Amino acid sequence: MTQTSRESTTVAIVGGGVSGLTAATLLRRSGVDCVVLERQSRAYVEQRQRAGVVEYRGVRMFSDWGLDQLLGSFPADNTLEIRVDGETRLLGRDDYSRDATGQAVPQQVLVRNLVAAFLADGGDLRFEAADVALQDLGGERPVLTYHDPDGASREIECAFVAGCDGDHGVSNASVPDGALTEYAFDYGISWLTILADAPPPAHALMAAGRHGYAAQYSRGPRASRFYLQCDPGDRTDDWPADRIWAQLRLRLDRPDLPAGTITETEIFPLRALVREPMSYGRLFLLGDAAHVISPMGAKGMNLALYDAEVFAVAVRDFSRDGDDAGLRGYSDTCLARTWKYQEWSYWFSEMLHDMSGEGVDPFRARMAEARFERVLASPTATRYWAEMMTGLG
Ligand code: FAS
Repeated sequence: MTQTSRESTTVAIVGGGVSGLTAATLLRRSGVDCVVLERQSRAYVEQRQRAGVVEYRGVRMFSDWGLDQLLGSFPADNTLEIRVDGETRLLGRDDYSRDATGQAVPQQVLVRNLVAAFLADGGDLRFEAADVALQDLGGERPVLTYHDPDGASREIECAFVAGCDGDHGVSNASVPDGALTEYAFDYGISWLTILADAPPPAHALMAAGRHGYAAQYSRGPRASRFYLQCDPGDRTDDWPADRIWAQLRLRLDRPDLPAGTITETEIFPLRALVREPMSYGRLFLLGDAAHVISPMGAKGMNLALYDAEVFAVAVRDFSRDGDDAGLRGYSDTCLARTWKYQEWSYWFSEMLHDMSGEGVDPFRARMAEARFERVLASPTATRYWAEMMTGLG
């Protein structure tokens, strides 16, 4: 019977998405050994399209670590155009936003750059790692087992495990029942998301109004991601291409919007979830493994980046100086920002969806319009909006 070889490292990272790769890159820059186990192939991970905006706080983080080049030269712009029944209103033009611009970086491009930089730096990133399992998370030296692409059994013991494998990954599922509390919320709204070869808008574009919510974002120089509010029971078959383009032109008030090739459609319910605490023993949950947030406000990827930095700094300080304050405070630190972003995302979603579509309670619709006017007119409300969009709030 073949003896399974056991390796040892400081941090074993489960998941080679944006949180896992960022944590690994920052740990490596801090001289901390780590191994990343990713279930999918490199090709798959590098083409998976998701988010598209790195907020100013994230841009500054990469710059502070001397990693600006990973963000490429994508446009930096905080302007958000919101069309309400065709009337254009602009946000992000205030002084605070203007001095703290985020960058429109497609997530798959950031992941591609992180993979290349980590490997070029001698990082240990293992794709097609199957059947990852976690043991002894409550002990001093947790052990991960998995099968490598040749089917051989492998074991890694470590000081810390970073669970960066998403909402449905093995990490949060490995925590004993009762040790985590899940806070979940269903917005009762569904979105159809469309990726298409359509020229991006001048600025991030959202539309509210009687025809329903819609949005268009850049996903590179020749591609856009669109969102269309749809009925919760809808299936993608209910949305043939001509209906999609007709609704986008109507809701975005863009009768000239050219119909490009649609490369991806998916319908998903707007939902939110937070797991507390974000750690168990020597396991630390990062990104979607700990929290899911609606794409409204573009905070999913940005929360993952934030968790990655807090975790990497905590492990660095412990490895270098024996200082465990960061590790003990990891969960509280990340949960504070997570709940702030959840509240923001809810506040923003409620405002624009209550101004959209037929069936909204008229009283709620009037309140939403009043909130929108306040965000545009009140310097204090504009500042709150800007603080949250930039990530400096
Ligand atoms: P990820 O899901 O990115 O990465 C987890 C990694 O773990 C994956 O590579 C997976 O293959 C791997 N993995 C899973 N199980 C494993 C196992 N058992 N063993 C080893 N590896 C395993 N956010 C926004 O802000 N704006 C958007 O427009 C937006 N659009 C989105 C569109 C879609 C379709 C989706 C699904 C999400 C979108 N998000 C958006 C949210 C998204 O950006 C997430 O917040 C972000 O990917 C979270 O990053 P990670 O936590 O690293 O998880």
